[in-house]
Amino acid sequence: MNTKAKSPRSNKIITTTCSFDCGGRCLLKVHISKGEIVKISTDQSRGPGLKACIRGLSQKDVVTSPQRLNRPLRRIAERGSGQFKPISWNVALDEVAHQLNRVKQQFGPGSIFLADYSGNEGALRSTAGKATRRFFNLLGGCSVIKGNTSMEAAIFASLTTLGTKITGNSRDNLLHSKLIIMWGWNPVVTRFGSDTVAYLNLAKKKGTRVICVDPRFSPSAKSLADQWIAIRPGTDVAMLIAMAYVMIAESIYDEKFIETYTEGFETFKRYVLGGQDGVAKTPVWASQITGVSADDITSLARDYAQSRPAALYTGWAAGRTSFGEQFHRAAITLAAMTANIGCPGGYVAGGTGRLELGALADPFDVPRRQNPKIHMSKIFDALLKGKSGGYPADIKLAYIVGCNLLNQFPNVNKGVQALRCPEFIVSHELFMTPTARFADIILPVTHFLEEEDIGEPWLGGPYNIFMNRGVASLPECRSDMAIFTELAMRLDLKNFNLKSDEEHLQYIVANTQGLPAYDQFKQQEVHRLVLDQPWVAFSRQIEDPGDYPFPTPSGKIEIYSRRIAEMENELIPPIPTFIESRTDPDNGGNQAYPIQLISPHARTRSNSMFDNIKKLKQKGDDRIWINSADAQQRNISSDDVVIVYNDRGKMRTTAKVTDRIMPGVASLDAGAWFRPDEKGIDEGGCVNVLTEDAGSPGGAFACNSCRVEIVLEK
Ligand SMILES: Nc1nc2c(c(=O)[nH]1)N[C@H]1C(S)=C(S)[C@@H](COP(=O)(O)OP(=O)(O)OC[C@H]3O[C@@H](n4cnc5c(=O)[nH]c(N)nc54)[C@H](O)[C@@H]3O)O[C@H]1N2
Ligand SMILES: Nc1nc2c(c(=O)[nH]1)N[C@H]1C(S)=C(S)[C@@H](COP(=O)(O)OP(=O)(O)OC[C@H]3O[C@@H](n4cnc5c(=O)[nH]c(N)nc54)[C@H](O)[C@@H]3O)O[C@H]1N2
Ligand SMILES: [Mo]
Repeated sequence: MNTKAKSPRSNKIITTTCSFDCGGRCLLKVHISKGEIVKISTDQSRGPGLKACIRGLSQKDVVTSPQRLNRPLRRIAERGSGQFKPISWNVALDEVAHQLNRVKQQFGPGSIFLADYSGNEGALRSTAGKATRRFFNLLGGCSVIKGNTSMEAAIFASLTTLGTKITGNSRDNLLHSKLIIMWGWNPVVTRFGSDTVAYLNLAKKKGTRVICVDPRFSPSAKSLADQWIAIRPGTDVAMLIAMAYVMIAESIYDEKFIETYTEGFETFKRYVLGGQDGVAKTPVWASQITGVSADDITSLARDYAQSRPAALYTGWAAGRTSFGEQFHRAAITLAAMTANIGCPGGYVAGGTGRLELGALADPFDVPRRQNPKIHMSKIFDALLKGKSGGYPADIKLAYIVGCNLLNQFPNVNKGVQALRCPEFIVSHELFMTPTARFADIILPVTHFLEEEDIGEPWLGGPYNIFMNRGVASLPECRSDMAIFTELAMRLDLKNFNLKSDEEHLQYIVANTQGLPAYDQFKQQEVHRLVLDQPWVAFSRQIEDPGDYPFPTPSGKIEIYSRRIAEMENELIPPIPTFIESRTDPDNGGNQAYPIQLISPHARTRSNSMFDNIKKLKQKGDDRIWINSADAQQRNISSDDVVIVYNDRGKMRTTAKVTDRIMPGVASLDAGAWFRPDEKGIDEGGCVNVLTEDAGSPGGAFACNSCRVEIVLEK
């Protein structure tokens, strides 16, 4: 532990990093005096570093919040009421163990549904996977969530087009780019690597041009971009394909690269030029779909093709749409046409962006099981309908670990009905979230500042941070690991956990390449992996294609994907294709609800976390952005109370009238907590009361394909 005294009021500083679900993994320096946190500071180095944001720096308010759950609780009134009474750990654990056993014996393991999600992402204590999955798989299995809410579309595109999920470059590559296109990417707010914005600022200083394609003039567009191109949500594929049209028509794409490294370009070219359906995918064609002028499309195509190396950086939000996988596939195709894959300063575009560097060893084995899977968009429907609705199981017990299921998954009002169905619900939580209110038993967990763990970078890096313990845990809170260990003893799962936490951490360190000895690592603020040169994904495949084929069936970048062709699903064509967003039949079609609603991630929350922390809530902005033309038609002014609604739900919130969002589109940050009034109208601003519980054909979480109407509150 680092014990250098710095602040006059503190006698010790320990270093750690946040472990919640955020694209940053920043350095936190926790100043401690007499066992209490005095303040939290961060990396003060100049230039790119691991500087924490307001959320990390506010963790004192989270760990010491009077709202922390500090006793096991049993529900004493109807589900959702929020009325509980404290019980002892022994009683709580006996009951949970009994219910797990009962449901397993009576209905089979598949009738237990595990909602383990992204509350904690520490190497040892991650709530999704590892200890949690080991426990349930030893128990005999359970139904699990299928899909990645963040980037399922990017995963699909990466696997089918490039053959791997690992597609990221180190951020210092940005210093080599002549042009950076930020496509639906807002790293100034939505953290995407701790050091990303610092590198973008440096690149700008060097004269790199930055263009931002986003329905909103986002904070990133505002602080970094030379040009903002406003685009209708869910239409990005049309623009990317029209850019391909310009490159083909003007012969400004790299034919040699296409010939050497890709498969199926001719089929794509035929589609683009109109040979397949008689429609040439010109900028004029795309302009009507996207709302972007044909001139802007043409000039961006020329610019991207001719300013090499150029980085087309895609976020994941445009993939969270009803045909999201096409977006990422089309972006990779353009990166190939411009030969920007595998070279410094370029970028593979539509991939996941994940790096393999800095990944930590797994602390223990998870025995394999063929667990039934329920798609993340369909959880509520599956709870309601079970096997009669075509789902793999009738769910009798829901076990929720690190997940604000009701709030963060689509169609909350259906969720309210769904969470009344299981016979028993358990939740491990820090706070009384909208989801926890539906549990029968709540088990209070420790905060990451109360535990030791190891942080790995989500994106960017590569580096690792040992998470030292800052403060003693609340007396009656336990880690998820400790809870499962206790339950395992009651359920006779003798091998579940044979090591102490420290032994697990030592095992991880000893089995991860590149980490120093355990004690040294613990002392260090950050362990950086030093790279001789920027890390560029696929550089080997580009330098030496003979010896290093892409891990696809053809060994090439599959613009025409054989794996997709084998799926024989007409809604997932084997070449990147623009498919018009489905009209949403459950929702009166598109005419009834003319406004497209997107839900970006919030500056002061991590998903839904910290909505209940006053200091952060006050610094956030949970108004709904509405374009001034749309607002005028509806007689709405800034700060008016408005009702936002569709056939799935209704919300009362406040308007922000602005030309920073394009006409026909509204934006409300995701993650505010659901708080229904007596009529069921949400007053908390939880956007998922409006989103549709339907994924894309490739399995994406399609929260950004959502239609609503907005009216002034009468
Ligand atoms: N501060 C903060 N940082 C976070 C998180 C957080 O909650 N808070 N969450 C983390 C997590 S879990 C994830 S998965 C990532 C999410 O990362 P992303 O999915 O990339 O982030 P979003 O904020 O949803 O959206 C990014 C931008 O895309 C735009 N956008 C939305 N729809 C479209 C579209 O159809 N087309 C185009 N072109 N643009 C569109 C939005 O206006 C926004 O400016 O962020 C991580 N980082
Ligand atoms: N409309 C819309 N919906 C979205 C999105 C969007 O962009 N728009 N984004 C989606 C994305 S990308 C994501 S990743 C999901 C996130 O969905 P969730 O993972 O459900 O969201 P979180 O708010 O991160 O919830 C994590 C919960 O874990 C708890 N927690 C924290 N630490 C611990 C711990 O150590 N143990 C336990 N047991 N619990 C802990 C927190 O208090 C919190 O309630 O939301 C998705 N939902
Ligand atoms: Mo996410």
